[in-house]
Amino acid sequence: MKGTVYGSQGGVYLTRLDSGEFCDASLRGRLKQEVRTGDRVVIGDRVEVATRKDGTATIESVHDRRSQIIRKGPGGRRPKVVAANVDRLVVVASATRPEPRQLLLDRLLVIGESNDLDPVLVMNKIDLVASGSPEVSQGPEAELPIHSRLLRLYRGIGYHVLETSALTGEGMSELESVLCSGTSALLGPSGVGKSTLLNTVQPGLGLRTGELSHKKGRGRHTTVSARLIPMECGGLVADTPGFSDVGVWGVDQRDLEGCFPDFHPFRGECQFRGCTHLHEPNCGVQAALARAEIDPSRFESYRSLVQEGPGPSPGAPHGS
Ligand SMILES: Nc1nc2c(ncn2[C@@H]2O[C@H](COP(=O)(O)OP(=O)(O)OP(=O)(O)O)[C@@H](O)[C@H]2O)c(=O)[nH]1
Ligand SMILES: [Mg+2]
Ligand SMILES: [Zn+2]
Repeated sequence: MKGTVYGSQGGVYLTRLDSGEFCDASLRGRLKQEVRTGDRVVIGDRVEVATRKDGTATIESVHDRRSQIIRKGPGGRRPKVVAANVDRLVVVASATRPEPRQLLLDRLLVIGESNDLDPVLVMNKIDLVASGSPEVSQGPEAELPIHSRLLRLYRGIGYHVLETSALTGEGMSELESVLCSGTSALLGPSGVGKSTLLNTVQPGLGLRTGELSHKKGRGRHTTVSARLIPMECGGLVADTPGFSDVGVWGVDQRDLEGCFPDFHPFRGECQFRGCTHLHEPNCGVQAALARAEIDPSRFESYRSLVQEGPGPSPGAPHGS
């Protein structure tokens, strides 16, 4: 029987069979081996399930993925697939508590772009910041609060950006209409309100949510494993555990520039083929930067990702 993996915990995979029934499945031995070498079965995976008379079920094989969200695993030496067969990456940040960090958001956007997932950005907790600041304050960028600067920046690049509040309901119907088609995955730092947003879009879900730590105002990693949630309106949504840092896996410099849509208009203006835009003369991206047509903060994110590199090349020893 065919099914889709909706969640996993301690080697048990909650699987929804295409008949509509749910079952807890374990992995067949050969697949367990693959898990150890890094290629895991993840939520969203399409699987072949064998059920036995005694009610137990095993995942016999995994179908090829149509898409996947992939990031660097802990330590940066291996890839970590967060979810498979996803249509849309929803990057969630909060306007404050915790403050948005651009480098992290840019990384998540690159993960979306590099996996062809057309990222959507949600700026949550908009109730906690003064309303209307992006329009009212027309002053220099430096005077804007960070969330306002980022809203303006990402909208200027052309990203679909939502401002939401689970508390007041602002932006919730727009978020709902995004989540109600296809499969979306919510990714973002711990404590920004990913689970709370889903509970608000669909009351009765009862996902665990957590207060921020008092000392640092950071999230407490309340959601511990990713799971797929069917929306009553039709879509499937992955709630995922928050993190404090995220690395981009497997995207080398040549692919990276393509993950910055704000660089696209200028790439044809570089003198050298294969220009990295870091130090070559007559570089279109550098020229655009000098004319302030590319935001310096975005270029910094690009530079840091180029310098960090895509991770160990395939076949390189994993080390310890
Ligand atoms: N003021 C305000 N607080 C919110 C909003 N959304 C969520 N919160 C609060 O933020 C805290 C963290 O919310 P969670 O939903 O647990 O955050 P999360 O992103 O799922 O965190 P992890 O599961 O750790 O990744 C909770 O105390 C929520 O009540 C919002 O729109 N406004
Ligand atoms: Mg959560
Ligand atoms: Zn260049």
